[in-house]
Amino acid sequence: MIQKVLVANRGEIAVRVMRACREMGIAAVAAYSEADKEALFVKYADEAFCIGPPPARASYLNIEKVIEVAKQSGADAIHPGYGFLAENPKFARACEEGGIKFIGPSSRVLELMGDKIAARHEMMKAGVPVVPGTEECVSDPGQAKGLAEAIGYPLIIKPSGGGGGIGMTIVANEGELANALKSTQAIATTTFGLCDVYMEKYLPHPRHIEFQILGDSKGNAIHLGERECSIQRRHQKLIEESPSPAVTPERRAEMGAIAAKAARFVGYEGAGTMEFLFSDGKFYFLEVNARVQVEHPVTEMVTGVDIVKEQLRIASGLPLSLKQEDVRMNGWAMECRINAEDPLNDFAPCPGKLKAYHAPGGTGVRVDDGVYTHYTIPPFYDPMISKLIVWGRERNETIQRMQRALYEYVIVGIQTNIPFHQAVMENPRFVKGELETHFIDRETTLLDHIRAVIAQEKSLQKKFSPVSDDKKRIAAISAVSAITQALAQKGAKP
Ligand code: MV4
Repeated sequence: MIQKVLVANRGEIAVRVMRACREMGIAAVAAYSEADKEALFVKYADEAFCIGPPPARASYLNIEKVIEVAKQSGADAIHPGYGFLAENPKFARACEEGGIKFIGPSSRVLELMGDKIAARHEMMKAGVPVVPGTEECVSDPGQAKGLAEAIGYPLIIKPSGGGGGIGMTIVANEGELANALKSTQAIATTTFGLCDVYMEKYLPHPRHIEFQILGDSKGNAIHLGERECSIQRRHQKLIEESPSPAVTPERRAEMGAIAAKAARFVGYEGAGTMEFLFSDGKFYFLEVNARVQVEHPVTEMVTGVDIVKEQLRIASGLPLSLKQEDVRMNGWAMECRINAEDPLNDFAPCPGKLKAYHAPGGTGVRVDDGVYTHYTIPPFYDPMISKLIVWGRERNETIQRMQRALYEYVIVGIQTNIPFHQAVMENPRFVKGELETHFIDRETTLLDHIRAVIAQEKSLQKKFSPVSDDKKRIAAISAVSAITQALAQKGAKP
């Protein structure tokens, strides 16, 4: 069994991993940048080492430094979280060669899944349905033209080294093809250092649905059902839920079995996700995310499985703690990513000091965060403050509980996207479960709705006589909120 884990990450996911370690009696080591001295995960860790200056390149992405600290602290394993080095085959290989267990798939599998053309090929061999498209790298316009005719327009050109949407170009017709190819190749080269691109039929309004998989070192693999992540903006997911409103128990069993089989086929070890587009009742494989994901808690809430603990068991050479037939989906879970950003200013990041921070609680509410009152969110990294996850027996109860939890959240000092989430939770199409990846762009009333939510909050604040400092303001917001609720229950208008 692993005795000591170095967590090669920061923020809420570092805390999340350390919590699992603590429950399992495993020591946790933080490796932090100079910008994260005061972060919660550094305080939570059993030991902490500064690994360099704020820019990620100089700290969280510094393979040699991370390995050095692992050795120095006597850690026998490294948990990479998500982002940073999580899917880097060079890092996994450096761990393997240094005799430190990388908590995740082997460097061979990371390499295979990181090459999207190879991954597509491998999934086809495993019997997974993929989007109609090219099987090889597309290099010149003449070749592209022939392949495009077979696929049909519109199509999408994607970098093989990428994933997550970066550099993808939609091509409406043959006239756009040559330029689109050139520009995707250019972005692919500068962003991923690899000019290889491929083409797929473009699905105009798909849902994004992904399956959670777990594979152990004994060759066992299971799935934990799906998550729907269609509410996203610029390839940043904002709201995720499990199950998906579009998936029946029969489809779940069928696609889950395919996902688990594919995991066994490639020798997948650890937690992972198979991403699909769902369109006109059909699933199409997109890519494998070879890591624990931001949105893993919604799966934990409906299955009761602690995914990070399973990762730690798997990495210790133990078998999965459950079999496929032991997996039960119970109820409905939803996650809102709470970001330090201004929804009225094109969601621009606004890091800064949390003058007050009070997270919601109560029945069915889970908050994964890495911040506290008076903490200053540094400007160098992702602006996510926390993840608000709620569980209910069915989707409507979950939405009502999310509304209640968003209402309870007190964040003073910086702008957040909470009003965005409040607007979505009241959106008729969202409430009906009519989701697709272009939801935010297509809901033209959303911005006005956000403005209305903010105006209402401001008028609540004004009801309380002017207050000088923020402490009083928080008390005021809480008090007025309580009064408003009491009046509403009596049927009176506040
Ligand atoms: C697609 C697609 C439509 N058809 N593939 C975006 C994230 C990445 N994992 C895959 N993505 C997409 N792949 C096919 N065959 C639509 C998206 C997509 C998208 C693509 C370009 C620009 C914005 C987008 C927003 C949502 C989904």
